[in-house]
Amino acid sequence: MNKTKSFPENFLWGGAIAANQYEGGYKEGGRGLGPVDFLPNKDEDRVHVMYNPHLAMSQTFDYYPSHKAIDGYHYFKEDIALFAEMGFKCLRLSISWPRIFPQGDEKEPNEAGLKFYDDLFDECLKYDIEPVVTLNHFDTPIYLYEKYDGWTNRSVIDFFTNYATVVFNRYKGKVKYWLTFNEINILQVLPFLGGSFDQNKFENPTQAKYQAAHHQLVASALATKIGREVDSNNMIGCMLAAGESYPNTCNPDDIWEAKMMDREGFFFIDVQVRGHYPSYSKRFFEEHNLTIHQEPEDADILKNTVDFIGFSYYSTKVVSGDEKVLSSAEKTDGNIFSSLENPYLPKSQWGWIIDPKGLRITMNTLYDRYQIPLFVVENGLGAVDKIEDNGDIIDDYRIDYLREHILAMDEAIKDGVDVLGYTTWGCIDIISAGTGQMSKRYGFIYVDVDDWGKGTFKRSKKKSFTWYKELIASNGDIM
Ligand code: P53
Repeated sequence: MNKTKSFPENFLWGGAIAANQYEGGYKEGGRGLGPVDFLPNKDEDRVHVMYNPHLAMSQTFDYYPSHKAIDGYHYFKEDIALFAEMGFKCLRLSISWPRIFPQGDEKEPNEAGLKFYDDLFDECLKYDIEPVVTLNHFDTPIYLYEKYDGWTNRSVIDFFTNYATVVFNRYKGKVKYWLTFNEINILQVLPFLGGSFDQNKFENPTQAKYQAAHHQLVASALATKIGREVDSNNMIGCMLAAGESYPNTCNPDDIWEAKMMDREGFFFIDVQVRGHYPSYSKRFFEEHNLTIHQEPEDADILKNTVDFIGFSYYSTKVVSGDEKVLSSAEKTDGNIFSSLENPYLPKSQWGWIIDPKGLRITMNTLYDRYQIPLFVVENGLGAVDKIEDNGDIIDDYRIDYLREHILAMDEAIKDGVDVLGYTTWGCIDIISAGTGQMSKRYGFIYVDVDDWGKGTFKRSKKKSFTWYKELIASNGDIM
């Protein structure tokens, strides 16, 4: 066979899930609670509550999607067997911090929580599936929100490094690939999910967010250091919610605004890859009246830089610096990262711009800027799936989306970009982070649960299941 694609032999094909959207079992095994456990579903105004977390704490809702999620806590063996059947080389998942430290600030971990992940990782290893583990995916214990205002408080660094030390030691030899904070830049948009604090409580919310960001950057660097000390084989990465910002026109104001928009995310990765704050941050802090408190040792700590850059990619954004355009133009409603419409591109049922070539562009930008390996740890299409009378689910739209993005990734590799692997988001249908819906499905595997938690939880294979299986078997050559 004439090989036309560029994926290296050891390329890590797989899928991705996160504890807070997959596991459920929210109080089982002594687990504490996380921010997501207080969020209702879309119909009960989830987005508004995410931006106003005091509502989450003071109100009771009819239904909390995370409490049972898709019951991965009990179904994981069955699910991993299905991932193995597709030939997954890796599975990205997260450890729920409140399972290991229910409050977050305890000294001693919760053994039942540790045991759960032992079983989970053993199940992966049984099939030669490499776990890729996120330490913090929207899961900072709610007790730390209440008692410390989450990541705005420096003490949380110590609690996190204690947690990281425990799990690095416990899973030594089982887990090699780690990510510190999921979409670390989401702190700027959704601080309740990303940082377990309420920005409305602060006189200067931007100040609170950048102070929290500093704490997470220090914590990420410390975790990287500890992870390496525990096992020099560990590969430790950062994780960016990526997606290039396109200028709306060639108006230099638009070009500049797009650059500024991208820097909001690059700011984090600049620190995590280069080991120090970028030169442009000084002016940004001055102009926004921000004073970030740093300890003298922080500069040295930040020098513990990451081995690779994990990132999520769903779409690109369109940005304008022109006031006239901004006041009149249509904005896409879907993604939490706002964007103007892109007349050249289609959108998903949830209004997210679909831009496969944008993945190639984004990967080239990241690699030009940082020159360390990339890992595409989230990409996929949230869509409504229809079950045919005979039980089939013909998700050609998902196959098309993934094929186009994988082809774009192949082009990026041919452009010279070094890529470790690719994990599709929600490889089994899980709760949507943004909307709390089950009906926004990403999976190769259908789970019979609806937006109100009703259903049998039965798993079934969609058409894309076989497609992805064949794609992996041919190492990306047949799609
Ligand atoms: P959903 C939007 C909102 C919240 C988290 O998103 C997000 C995004 C998109 O950038 O980031 C990631 O479920 C996140 C996952 C999430 C996925 O996007 O709203 O890391 O937890 O599920 C998809 O469709």
